[in-house]
Amino acid sequence: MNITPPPVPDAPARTPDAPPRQVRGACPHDCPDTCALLTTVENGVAIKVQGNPAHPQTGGVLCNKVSRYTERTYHPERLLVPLKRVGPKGSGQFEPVSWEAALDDIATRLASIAQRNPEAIAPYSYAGTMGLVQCESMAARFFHRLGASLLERTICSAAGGEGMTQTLGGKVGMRVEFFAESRLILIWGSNSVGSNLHFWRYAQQARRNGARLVCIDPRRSETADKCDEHIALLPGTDAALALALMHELITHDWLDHDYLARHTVGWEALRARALQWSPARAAAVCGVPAEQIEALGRDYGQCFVSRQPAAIRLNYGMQRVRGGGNATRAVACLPALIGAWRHRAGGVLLSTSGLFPVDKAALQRPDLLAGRNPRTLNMITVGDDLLRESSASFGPKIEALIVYNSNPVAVAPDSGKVTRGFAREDLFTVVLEHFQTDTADHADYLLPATTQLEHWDVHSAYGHTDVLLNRPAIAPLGQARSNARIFRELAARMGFTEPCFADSDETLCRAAFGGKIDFQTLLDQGFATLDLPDAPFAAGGFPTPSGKCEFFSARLAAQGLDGLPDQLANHEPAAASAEFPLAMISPPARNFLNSTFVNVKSLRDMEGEPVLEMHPRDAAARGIASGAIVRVFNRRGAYRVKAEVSSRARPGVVNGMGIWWRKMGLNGTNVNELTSQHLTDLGRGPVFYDCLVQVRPDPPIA
Ligand SMILES: Nc1nc2c(c(=O)[nH]1)N[C@H]1C(S)=C(S)[C@@H](COP(=O)(O)OP(=O)(O)OC[C@H]3O[C@@H](n4cnc5c(=O)[nH]c(N)nc54)[C@H](O)[C@@H]3O)O[C@H]1N2
Ligand SMILES: Nc1nc2c(c(=O)[nH]1)N[C@H]1C(S)=C(S)[C@@H](COP(=O)(O)OP(=O)(O)OC[C@H]3O[C@@H](n4cnc5c(=O)[nH]c(N)nc54)[C@H](O)[C@@H]3O)O[C@H]1N2
Ligand SMILES: [Mo]
Repeated sequence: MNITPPPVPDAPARTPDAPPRQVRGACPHDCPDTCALLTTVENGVAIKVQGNPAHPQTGGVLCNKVSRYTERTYHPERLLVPLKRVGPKGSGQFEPVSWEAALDDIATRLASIAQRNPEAIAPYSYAGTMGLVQCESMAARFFHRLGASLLERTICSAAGGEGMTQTLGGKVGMRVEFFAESRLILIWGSNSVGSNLHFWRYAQQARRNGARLVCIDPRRSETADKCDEHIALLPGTDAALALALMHELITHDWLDHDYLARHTVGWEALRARALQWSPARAAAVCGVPAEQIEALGRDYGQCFVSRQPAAIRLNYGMQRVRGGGNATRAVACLPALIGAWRHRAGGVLLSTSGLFPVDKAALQRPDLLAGRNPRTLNMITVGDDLLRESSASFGPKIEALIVYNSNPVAVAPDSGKVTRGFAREDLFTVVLEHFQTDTADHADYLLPATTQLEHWDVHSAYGHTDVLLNRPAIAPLGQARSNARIFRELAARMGFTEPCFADSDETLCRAAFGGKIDFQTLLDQGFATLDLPDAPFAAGGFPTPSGKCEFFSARLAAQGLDGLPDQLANHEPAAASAEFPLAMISPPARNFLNSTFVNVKSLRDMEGEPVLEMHPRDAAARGIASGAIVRVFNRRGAYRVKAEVSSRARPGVVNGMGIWWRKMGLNGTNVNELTSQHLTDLGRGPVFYDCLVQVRPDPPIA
């Protein structure tokens, strides 16, 4: 077979024997920190990846994972040539093919499906890279022009995002650097030490200046270990806790009445709702002592009394339950009660992504839909959707799936169904990847994609307020091509002649902010800071329809929903079932990023093997010793895993640490074998942490 390496227009030429140089880039991963990288390149080879010390948010520090980036980039199992399936579907057996042959055949197959009904073709992607170009630019143009099904990209943050939007008006909030000046920091649903290291540095700074840190998390995480206090509430009970805190603020009159009157909507109604949530009532729901809730209310209220800044670092861990949207709303209301927004070091931060002036329309060109209105599929229900036949309500059966920047077979819920769907012999599946993941095993064509060291991109962030540019440091390895290039070439073969299908990756980078960010600054220093006020809502001015913090959301009420935040029971409430009495959460493992890095040996060695943390009481009741192999199961499936008996788990809750590749698990499954495809109250998000299970020794004790 003759595989000629194609020209590489978007990458620098190989320069043998050039002196070592440093190339400025951006970490592409789905993490709030979006670090600025410096890659040292010698003879065309990246030998080291460091944090850029010139970028204040990165401060020259990288996490364990990305400081090992060369190990991932030059991994012996990197996909370097296009592959075509030769074995049965899902067997992971492939043979190399040329790019020409692969792209020609894919275009022919897609064109033939599109001729019947383009909606039978579905994209599936998420945030393997967060880059605005390699994530959704040329790919979106391609699918819009084709008229393929649209995808609701909901698998991570949809409920929290909607909760923020309905309360504060968008994914907006405090600037992360000012947490260093806060006096009280509530770290709520976030294992910051593992997942938001650069925020944690600011929190440490605050602590050195006398701040108190409180962690609100069912799991005694690495972050909880290091905080002054840990409130180990039951999963899905955060709204009850927030409402009880309001109850305490109201009954002690620790309220900024002036701020409430000027800058909020629906105070009287929220007040009445919160007064129904005494600490005793919330304590029963949350499974924590009422005194702990009262004490937290007092700490928060005292910040008002002493005019000190109180800050809340929310993260997405608390919104992966049925009531995740309402819980986010309840917490987002809190700062307004005490006027915390008056301080630059007060308020709440879930995500900063809404602050960036991204020109999505320029990148994604929804105008290419040309008046068509294809159906939208929710990425969470891919398991059910792949198994559906054509129907009036669903539309056409899915005949082709193009996956990029995601590993759904490992990360989507209810993976027994996801796997069955991907195993359909009649489904035509194309996967763009770096590695042969669980999803890649199911491809008909597996196309090698470039990594961040090999392509151009530009990044907004969700945990700080800087734009970053990523320049390619090295030429693509093997025959890898950037996502944008692959879709550009598919577009050409499909006969899409609009000029936008000729845009290079660098042109796309320049278009991403529609001229609102100076590209020269990005070229010169690698990052540019948004021009924002220090205390965005000190004098109100929320980007809501009313311009105020909306305790009561008229928009929600107009949809027939509760206009006020409330505590909603989980789909699978703890202790509601004698058969499956344990609540399971499955938070990220510190040394993986979702399912990325699971195949990097040095990182996998740090994680050891898939574990289920169990409280000693729950383990003893089942005759389970630490280190024993257990079977975790419910009606959806079963997962074999090593038990770790530990006070990291609270009674009644087990922690199935995520997200392993299925094929690296003990019986070829992972924790998502057990999670459900239910959706959240707002935003149609996932409920990974709203899941009841039973655990038994495996093999069972006689
Ligand atoms: N090292 C590492 N970093 C990551 C990731 C990773 O996989 N590994 N994932 C990235 C991604 S995709 C995202 S979205 C971001 C944010 O990712 P998040 O998932 O928010 O990440 P964490 O902060 O690790 O975890 C959330 C915490 O929420 C807790 N939790 C679970 N259920 C509840 C609940 O009902 N209430 C409360 N209060 N807490 C709960 C969990 O025990 C966990 O400690 O982080 C990113 N950063
Ligand atoms: N049980 C449980 N499940 C969860 C979660 C949980 O906490 N518990 N968390 C959920 C959350 S918050 C999220 S965000 C999702 C994450 O789900 P995904 O977004 O699917 O994340 P990853 O598992 O990291 O997979 C990303 C894949 O993209 C590939 N990739 C990276 N860069 C590129 C590129 O430039 N081109 C191409 N073609 N591929 C690339 C990587 O190799 C990797 O295999 O998982 C969700 N699933
Ligand atoms: Mo996520």
